[in-house]
Formats: sequence, structure tokens, C-alpha cells
Amino acid sequence: MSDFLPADHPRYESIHIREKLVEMAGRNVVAPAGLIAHGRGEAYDYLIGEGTPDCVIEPIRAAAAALISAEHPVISVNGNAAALCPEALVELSRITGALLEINLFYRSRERIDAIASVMQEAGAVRLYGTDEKKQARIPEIGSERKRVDPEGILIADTVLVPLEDGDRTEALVKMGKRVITIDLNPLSRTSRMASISIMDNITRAVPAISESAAELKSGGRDKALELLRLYDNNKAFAEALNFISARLKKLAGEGR
Ligand code: PTJ
Repeated sequence: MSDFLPADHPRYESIHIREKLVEMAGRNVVAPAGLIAHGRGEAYDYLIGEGTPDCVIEPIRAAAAALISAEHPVISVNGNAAALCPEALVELSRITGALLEINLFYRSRERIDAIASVMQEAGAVRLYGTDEKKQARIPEIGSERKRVDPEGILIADTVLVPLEDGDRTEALVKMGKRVITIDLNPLSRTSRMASISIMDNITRAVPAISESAAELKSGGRDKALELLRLYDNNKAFAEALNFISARLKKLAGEGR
């Protein structure tokens, strides 16, 4: 922790997270552009009030249902995700049985190793996407994200892609996979292309999906499938935008 941050600072938590990301950028875990992406996320988090809105509970439950009922679920891990909530990702993988695969936009051997060691420190036992010799390609994806593990994302039926950058979500959906996104920006291409879009901070959403998955698991697979069948992501998208709009109107009405 830096000497610049007093514990009673009103933005303590937010600045603490920033400092963590800067530290992780120094360790090659977070890409330089990941710091910019974080800033965009912070702006949207402000808009939603830095808490999980009620309208996101349904997408969170649908994500949990999708992961526990999938044949081959995979959680895609990038630099920001590994820096922000490695333990929560490991816990989600443990509860749902989803594999953890490192998949990067700014891909390099150094970053894969750095992210693997953060995930291992957080308790990950097996990580996919780390072996350069064991690699498949998804030609529909233009970026380095096309390099996937043949035992992971390539054959997955359900993929969780937190903090994503658009093109991959579209390609994975076209391949017939169910794609779950966690993105604070409901207007991003990722959010709009996904099968299930969660407008929340990854630090809150991942533990919430785990909690929901643990609860749904006790109700059995059929119940999870029924919940998924009834889920409507277009409705969730409209509710997310309405939530932001209503919140801003309320704040405007209250004055400063
Ligand atoms: O680690 P790499 O190489 O795979 O690169 C990761 C980044 C994040 C740099 C890459 O995926 C990227 O450029 O992403 P974008 O296009 O900037 O999109 C990131 C999205 O995540 C934006 O829509 C942000 O609003 C959103 N976001 C940022 N921080 C959070 C977030 N969403 C949820 N929780 C956050 N903490």
C-alpha cells in the first residue's frame, strides 16, 4: 500500500484497487491498456452507484444456472480479472466445475506466466491455455484471443468472459457457445452480443455467481435449465439501461 493513501480517505477502496492494478501492471499481469479499461469501468461503476443493482440479480442467477448445467463450462481469465479477483475466480471454478483458461488480448509468454502464478497463488490447481505447444485457433477471431486450449474454450459449450473486448464474444456466440459476460458498460459490443450480460463489477459479480450456483445446485439440474429457458437477455439489457437512466433522473431531481 502506498504512503499516499490514508485509511480514512473517502475513496480508500477505489484507490486501493487502482494501486493494486498499477502494481499488477508492473508485474506484467495487467496490460498497460488494462489500466485504461479499468478507468472506463470505474466511470460506469459510478453511474450504477458502485453496488450490484437489483436488475442484475436475474442475469447473475442465469449465469450460475448456465455454468452448473453446462457439459463443458470454461472461465476465461485475462490480466484484469486475475489482478482483481483471483481467489473468487478459483472459488467459482470449484463450485461450478468450470475450467480456468488464460486467454489474452495482449498475449505474451511473460504475461501468461505472470497470470498463471497469480492464479496459482490464489489456489488454482489446473490452468488451461498456458501450453504454447498445445494450442488451437479459432479463425473467426481476429485478435490473439484466437489462440485457445483444445481442451478448454475450443470445445466449451459455455464460456464466461469477464472484461472482454467485443470481437471474441460475437465469434463464440456464432460458434453456438453460450457466452456470459461481466461488463460494467451495458452498451459495449460484448454486453450486446452475449447470451447473458451482467452489468456489474467483476469483484462483486463473481462471488455473487458462486453464491447463486451453490444455491441452485441443491435444486438440481432441471431447475437450473428451466431458469435458463425463461431468461431473456434483451429484457435484462433494457432493464440495465432503465436502471441507469432512472438513477440519473433521481439524482438530478435531488440536486447536489
Ligand atoms: O489482459 P488482456 O491482454 O486480455 O487485456 C484485457 C483488456 C481489458 C485490456 C482488454 O480485454 C480490453 O481492451 O478490454 P476493453 O475493450 O477495454 O473492454 C473492457 C470492458 O470492461 C469495458 O467495457 C469496461 O467498462 C469493462 N470493465 C472495466 N473494469 C471492469 C469492467 N467490467 C467489470 N468489472 C470491472 N472491474
